[in-house]
Amino acid sequence: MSVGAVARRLGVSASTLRTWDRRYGIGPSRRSEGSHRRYDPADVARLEVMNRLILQGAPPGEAARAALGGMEVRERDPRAHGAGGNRLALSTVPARTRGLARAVMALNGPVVAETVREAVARDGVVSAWEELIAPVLRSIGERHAATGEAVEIEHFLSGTALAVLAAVTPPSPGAGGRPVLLACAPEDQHSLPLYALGAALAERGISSRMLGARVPERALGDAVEKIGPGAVFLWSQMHRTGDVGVLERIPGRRPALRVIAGGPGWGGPLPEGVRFTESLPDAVEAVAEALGVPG
Ligand code: B12
Repeated sequence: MSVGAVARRLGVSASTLRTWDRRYGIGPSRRSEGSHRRYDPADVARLEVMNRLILQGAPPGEAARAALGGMEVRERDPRAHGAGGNRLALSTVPARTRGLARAVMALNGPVVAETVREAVARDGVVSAWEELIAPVLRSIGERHAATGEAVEIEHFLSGTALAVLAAVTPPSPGAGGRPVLLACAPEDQHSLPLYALGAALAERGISSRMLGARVPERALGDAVEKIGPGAVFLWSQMHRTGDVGVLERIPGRRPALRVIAGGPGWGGPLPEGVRFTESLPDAVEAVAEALGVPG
């Protein structure tokens, strides 16, 4: 591949690639006539490793050494001195969060997807959501609120994270018999926390049915009647979509069907019997309990 093609693939500039070659000796193993850089698949793979380590927070020199030597970067987290001397520094949360934020800002799809996928595989959905995805979402939200910018970043991260979370939520009959129905309140588009919940439940072997964003009240009722779920989880992100009447009017409530609510949009007292959940692990527990799945 040419330097331009590799640059496009990695989402860095061609001059960055040339600098890495000069400074850290990580470049093409061959040159074509006329001395143009030509990268073979092994060269590209090494550069991808280096790029990912940088986006996860490693200094370029260390990332290059790790990519070239196949060795791991030394632990730099001061809390972990002593024991874990050979773990990746990048596993420390702040560095990884910064790295994800940087990759998101650059709209670097492969790195964002890989970072999220890796975090989910290694640490589980709850930790990936609470320590990595949600903090970056919140900072994007703040930036947007302050400047009116970053809408493309918000859409991009939501879309990529949603796809990764959906991919680890295989449709399965599930352990507890009846599934849980996951839905956003009418007109609410903030479905991402539902995908996090679906994925976290799948880790526990609990099956869900995803209705996603902006579910009209009538459609929610129809879905409840069609599949007879053991529980319904309804998310509202915004006050204007937090009409508690929707919770009240779900057909077949109590004792057969448990209704669980989550999200900052629900204001005021919830109807009797509706359980409000504060966090992702809290919601997982509430659903497990409602479906009678042992902890
Ligand atoms: C991603 C995002 C979007 C995406 C959603 C994509 C998707 N598929 O989900 C898109 C681009 C569609 C979107 C659209 C809009 N958005 Co928006 N969005 C966000 C963003 C960045 C993250 C949302 C999210 O996932 N939050 C979940 C976690 C990350 O955040 P949290 O609320 O802090 O979580 C708390 C609790 O809820 C709980 N928690 C966290 N995770 C979980 C999980 C479970 C299961 C449970 C139970 C609890 C829980 O713990 C946290 C601490 O209290 C937020 C910023 C923010 N701070 O949330 C804005 C934000 C929610 N959006 C906002 C707005 C205004 C909009 C739009 C109106 C913008 C517009 N002008 O079009 C539209 C609304 C469209 C609609 N009708 O719904 C405002 C809402 C303001 C308000 N209070 O009403 C926010 C807060 C941004 C801001 N600062 O202005 N948005």
